[in-house]
Amino acid sequence: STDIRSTLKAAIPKRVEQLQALRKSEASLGELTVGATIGGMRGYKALFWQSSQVDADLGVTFHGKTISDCQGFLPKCKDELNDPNSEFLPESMFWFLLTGSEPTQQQIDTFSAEIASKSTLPDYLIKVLDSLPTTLHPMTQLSIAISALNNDSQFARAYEKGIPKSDYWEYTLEDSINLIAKLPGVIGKIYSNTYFGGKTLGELDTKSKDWSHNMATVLGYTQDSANVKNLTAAQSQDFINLIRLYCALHADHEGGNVSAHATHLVGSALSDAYLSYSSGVQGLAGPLHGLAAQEVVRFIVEMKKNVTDINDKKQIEDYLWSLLNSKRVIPGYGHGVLRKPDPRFKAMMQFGFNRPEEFQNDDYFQLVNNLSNIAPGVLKEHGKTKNPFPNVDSSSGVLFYHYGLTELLFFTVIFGGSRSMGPLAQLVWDRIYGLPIERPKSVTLEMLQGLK
Ligand code: NMX
Ligand code: MLT
Repeated sequence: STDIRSTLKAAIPKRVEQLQALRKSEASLGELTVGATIGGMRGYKALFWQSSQVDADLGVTFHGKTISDCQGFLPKCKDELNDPNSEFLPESMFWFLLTGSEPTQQQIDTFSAEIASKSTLPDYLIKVLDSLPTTLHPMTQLSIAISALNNDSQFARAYEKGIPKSDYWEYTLEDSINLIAKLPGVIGKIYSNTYFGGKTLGELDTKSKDWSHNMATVLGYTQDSANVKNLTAAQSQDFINLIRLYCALHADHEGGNVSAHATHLVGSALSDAYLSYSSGVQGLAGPLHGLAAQEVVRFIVEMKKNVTDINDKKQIEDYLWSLLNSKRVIPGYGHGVLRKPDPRFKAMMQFGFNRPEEFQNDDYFQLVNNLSNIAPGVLKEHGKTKNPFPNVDSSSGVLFYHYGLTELLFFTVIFGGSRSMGPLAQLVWDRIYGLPIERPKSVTLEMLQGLK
């Protein structure tokens, strides 16, 4: 069976030829307007992104495949093939995003094992993380850790020695795989330092466990009764599947979201994979982007304190209006591109609906569900938001919360683990295609005023 490198290599000639044929195309992608230029470039088709696409109504597709298609064909963990609750692996998603072809079970078994074998953190990184104040936001710690890993960048080292442009992608791929492999350990270390005084909560298995299994373990979701979360083995297993589903679905959302866009832009300066993705993480740490995951839970917990009955539509509406009237946003609602409920939101909620014994009495989960039927009406009446429906961040936090991951500031770190996959896959292709440095032209107020 071929590995990820040779599968990618085989896909290169055809795609390079196809892109080459377009390089001189003068076909128009639409007009640039003054309004959109000062309005966050909304609607500009100004980025080239290969592996995923977001349709306003249908949501994300990965190489043309919907979420449920991916749930059907992307490989799961080899030890759980007969378990209907076992979710497909984020490493399968990375393979698919990168190569555009469906991996076999055997290919993923080998790739997953390779990732596990590269998961151990270098000593210098542990020292860097141990030196940070525990009051530092976990997202800041994550971006520092990812930047620091550039100490090991094969691309940066080779570039300094001098390598032909045609070889850039191979080093970028190695850096990307190494970076993804280190993320469970980095995430676990940040969690233990910030909330458990540096105590090891679970050990990475560098031989046989998948990426999400390792992430759950270092967060304390071990399957023995001594786990710090006081969960049953079945609940810890649920959490592993939650991480698999969450991370696979958050891996990529076309190129224009802030984390993907920032990674791509910084990467265009030939910054290595570590520097490029750490800037993506900095963007993900903004409350209008990934930090909304933490904001949503804060908001749900607050709302629950303020309403006496979570099924009382009027009380929920009043609460939402009080928020909007105080000029705050409803976290987890709205989107720059989507104009319908986010299918990722639906898939994450389905995780809860599939486990009624866990979630039917979980008031936070039920409140998120009720809210998804009530908030769109309020936001429509409010009249500002172009998309009054729930986005992906609406659902994920309460699922984590249910399984005892209650440190709200930490939620976006898991998003940061996941989002590495799409933008890094794209970065490898940016190098394959030899895309140039990005340098759009800016305009001044006077120039805009002078336009007829
Ligand atoms: N609650 C209240 N007002 C909203 C909301 C909301 N959820 N969403 C948009 N608006 C307002 C927005 O602030 C803007 O107001 P103003 O004209 O006063 O500046 C107006 O509606 C128009 O905004 P849109 O064009 O609908 O949204 P835009 O594309 O600019 O922004 C978001 C998209 C996602 C940043 C925005 O909907 C938002 O702030 N949502 C809440 C935060 C959130 O859930 N972010 C997570 C996004 C997903 N992710 O993971 O990244
Ligand atoms: C994302 O997944 O990045 C968010 O939905 C934001 C976006 O796509 O703009």
